[in-house]
Amino acid sequence: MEQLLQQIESYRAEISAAKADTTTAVEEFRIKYLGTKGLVKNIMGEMRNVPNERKKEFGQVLNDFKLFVEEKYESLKAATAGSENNEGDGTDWSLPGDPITVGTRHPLNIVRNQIVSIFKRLGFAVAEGPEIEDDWHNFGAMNLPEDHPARDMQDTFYINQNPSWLLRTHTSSVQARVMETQKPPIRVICPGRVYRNETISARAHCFFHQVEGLYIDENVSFADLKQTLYFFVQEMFGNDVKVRFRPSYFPFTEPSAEMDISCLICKGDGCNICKHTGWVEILGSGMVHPNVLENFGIDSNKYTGFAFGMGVERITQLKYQVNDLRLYSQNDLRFLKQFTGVI
Ligand code: 2NL
Repeated sequence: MEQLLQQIESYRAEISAAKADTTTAVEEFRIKYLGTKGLVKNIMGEMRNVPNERKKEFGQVLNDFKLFVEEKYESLKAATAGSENNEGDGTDWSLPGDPITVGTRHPLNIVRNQIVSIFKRLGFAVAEGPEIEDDWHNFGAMNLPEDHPARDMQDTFYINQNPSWLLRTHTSSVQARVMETQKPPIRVICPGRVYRNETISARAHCFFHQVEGLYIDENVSFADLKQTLYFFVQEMFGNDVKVRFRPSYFPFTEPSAEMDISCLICKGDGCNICKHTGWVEILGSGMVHPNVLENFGIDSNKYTGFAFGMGVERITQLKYQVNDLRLYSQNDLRFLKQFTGVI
């Protein structure tokens, strides 16, 4: 018995001196002394061999010892808390981290998202498609005759290896694919990048971004077109904005109209942006040409539709007064950082 008491004393000394500066070492301590096969459990087992008249005395000693080990464990644990993964390589894990520079959304994406979300609220679905297209989806289906100038090498990028492929010149090709696979009613919005063979300047670029919309159902009228686009500009530019429609021509719509809004800069009084007219053009639109509907087997006596297309660069220019198209693709941080925080 006395031998056991002595042993416990020497364990106390050993445990008192124990050190653990990592969470792994603390866990090792726990397993060694307090685990199910640990020292404390082991010594507790010795109670069996203690004569009855000394059980009370021994019970006391063993309990004190157990409490002592538990306290030591708690203090080791507290000392390493918060230094998770600290394996003692000198790294101070409690130091604050380096600041992370968060990027900003590109202005064209900000505006594209705004446009898309307005039309989504009107029940339009979003459709996307390939940027490399064939002649049919880009031109033929859209009622562009073989000799139309837009098809010219001057205006369209054809793929050298296979000139029956081209870079889409508008996202109408996506709507063509929708009409190919879906039956009316159709209500889609198609955002995407399009390409035209132009010399790059402040006012022209070889690629730009479009959002086109298409709505086909029974009894869709020009009044629906006007009201839809009027709602769009009010949501986009505010309730005070005025609109006007001017007759226009597109091969894929008849009748066709371009829509102007009252100049946001001078409120219609006349300034440089609106070239002193008080109006700025923002989109093209019209009733879908019957030939386009019939190209997809849609009965043009039963169904009518309206369509529109707008340039995201143009809408962004008006919203944020961007005066040079090249700014959108130069990745100059002085430009891009002006849109910090806008989502
Ligand atoms: C513009 C003009 C327009 C369309 C695009 C369209 C699409 C189908 C059928 C008929 Cl599937 N039309 N799209 C219609 C009128 C104008 O875009 O100035 N865009 C930047």
